[in-house]
Amino acid sequence: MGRVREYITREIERRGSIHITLLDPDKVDIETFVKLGKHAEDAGSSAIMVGGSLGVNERILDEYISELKREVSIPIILFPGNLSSISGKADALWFITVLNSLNTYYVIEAQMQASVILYKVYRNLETIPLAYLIVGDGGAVGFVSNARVIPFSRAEIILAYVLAARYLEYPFLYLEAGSGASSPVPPPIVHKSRELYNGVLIVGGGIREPDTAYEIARAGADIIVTGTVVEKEPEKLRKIVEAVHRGGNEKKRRDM
Ligand code: 1GP
Repeated sequence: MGRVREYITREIERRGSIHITLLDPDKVDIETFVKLGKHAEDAGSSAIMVGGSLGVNERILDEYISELKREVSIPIILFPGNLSSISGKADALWFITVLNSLNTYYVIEAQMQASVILYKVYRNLETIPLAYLIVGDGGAVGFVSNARVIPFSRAEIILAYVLAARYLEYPFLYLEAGSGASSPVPPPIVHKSRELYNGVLIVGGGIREPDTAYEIARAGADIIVTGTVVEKEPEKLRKIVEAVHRGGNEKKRRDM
């Protein structure tokens, strides 16, 4: 197991649930990016994910991440939208397969192409396998990755995919409602997913309020990702992180 994965696992054991901040270099200039990254670390985020669906390439990532690394000590994990979203400056890379994409490119072909680059150029970049399921609103990522986005009203289909991730033994599963989604993944769906899947469960998309973060963590999410809130209402972040830890604590007590 790589260093970042080990750290994440330890943090989840310690806290029950942890928070990760997502920063999109396409949405902010480099100064703001670094400022928000520092703010995320101060607010208690356990790591920073960097990526977005559009407008990011290796040069931009190298530049943004190098600057950020000077200022923060929590791990920086790439959240790639495509093949040009790899940077050797990061600590790790989510190696993503989009479970419900209709286009095999997002299921395995991009990964096949990326693998050769990782092997040849970025041998030291830690990769963390991640099954990614786009649900609810789906956001830009739903369009870009050509996913057959599953509405929350079809919980049984969502849970069938969760079971598939269980039997495929993916160590990490991300329930993604899409950045800026109007409604986040409902806690009952998180709760059921938790019952069916034993790996690390990540939930993100549309989480803007501490109460929502608390409910989702309590329902069983190991990692909660927020992106938009740090850009739009940075003052809320600390409360959200605290809520994740509070919810995680309850989840931990219940599981004991
Ligand atoms: C998107 O789940 C993340 O990949 C974060 O979404 O921007 O809505 O917090 P938000």
